[in-house]
Amino acid sequence: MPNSFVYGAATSAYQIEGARHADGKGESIWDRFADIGRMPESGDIACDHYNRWREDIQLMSDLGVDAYRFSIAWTRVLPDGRGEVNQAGLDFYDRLVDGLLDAGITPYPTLYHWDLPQVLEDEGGWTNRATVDAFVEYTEAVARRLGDRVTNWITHNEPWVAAYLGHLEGVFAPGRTSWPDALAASHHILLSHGRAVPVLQANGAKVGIALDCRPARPASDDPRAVAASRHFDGFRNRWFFDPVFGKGYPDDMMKAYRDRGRFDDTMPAVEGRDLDEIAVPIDFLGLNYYTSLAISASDDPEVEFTPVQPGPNPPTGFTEMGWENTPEALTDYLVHLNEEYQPASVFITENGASYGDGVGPDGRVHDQRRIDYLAAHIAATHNARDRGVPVDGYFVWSLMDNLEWVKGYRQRFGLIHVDHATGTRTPKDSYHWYRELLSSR
Ligand code: IFM
Repeated sequence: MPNSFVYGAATSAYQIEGARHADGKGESIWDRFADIGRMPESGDIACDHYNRWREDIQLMSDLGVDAYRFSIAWTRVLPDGRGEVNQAGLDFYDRLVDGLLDAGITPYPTLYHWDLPQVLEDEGGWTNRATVDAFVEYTEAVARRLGDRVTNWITHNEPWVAAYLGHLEGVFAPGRTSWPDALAASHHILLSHGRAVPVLQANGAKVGIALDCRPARPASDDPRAVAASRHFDGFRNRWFFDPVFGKGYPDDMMKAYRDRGRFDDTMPAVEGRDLDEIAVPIDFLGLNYYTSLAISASDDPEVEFTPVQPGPNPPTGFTEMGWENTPEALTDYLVHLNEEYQPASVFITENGASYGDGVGPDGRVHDQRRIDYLAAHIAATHNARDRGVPVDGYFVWSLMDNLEWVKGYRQRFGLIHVDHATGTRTPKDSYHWYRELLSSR
């Protein structure tokens, strides 16, 4: 195992921080989503990391991670989305970064992990091109304060989720349900990435974007399944990877969306040099990988594909999110990405498994299934490296159990168990296993 390979753990602001109103924080679309009853539980307290961050850094230090990926809440920095900077909100990240550096842990902050200021949503959110300018303003404010110490940045986390779950399916904040909104949001998110990269690189930092993926395979040899799988790949993966790596939006998807009337008068939102800006060279690609999917055709002419899903009680080999364990598909996908896009460097910015094992009578959390999952995916990552893919790091999702968005606190991804009633942290067996792995290097 090469020493230069970075091992870390990841979290995000809304999922762990709590402290909803502390130090002048503004309202985000997730605060609002919880308030209007769209979530089983809110992130108002979450893991109370805002107050317990010293303890959490100590746990990371004991774990021996090289790096920590967290996200910054836009609403702490600019409570009104733009305009006056809230220095008290930035103070929190300032302390966190210093604490990490003191502990020898490299910070990998993400600027946007889905928590748009509600005031910007009220003006159209990501469907409004002006939000791109607001994001650049936010990036500049953060870079001014932390850019002297942070050397690795991630602009966005999982634009597909923000654009499609938030604007097409409406199951995530802000809860919109429109194709034109989803397509406009995806474009503006990517454009904001493209414009933020040079701002961060100006300080000499390395910058990437964390794209999620669902590698797809046809469920059968049926040509309809093969076509459906290709379409799913375009919808879920290529729509983001292609423009980031300078290929523009995929022609087959543009045609399919046009043919189906998914652009209204305002779409496509692409203007002038947008595609060049989105394709700005990045220093690394972040890849979030959890599972892959078998895809079959649909009998409904309005639906282009049907993911083959397990039943309500997934069998062994699936996590409690209902996601199949397919580590070999991670290797294959990394090899595919390398051939297709030649990224300078790749980090697995998220990978992990939800299993609900709790604290037993012996005071420990025996989460062997998570250990098996992580071991298989770390091996799959190194297999890709052996096949020439420049993978330079791996972050476990997640450092600790946290708010799994609309699934609430019941889905547990952490290396550290969190009792959400008391905030008590208990390192799981997987934490001890990961520590052994890191110390054996
Ligand atoms: O918890 C999420 C995270 O916020 C983004 N990536 C997937 C994780 C598990 O669903």
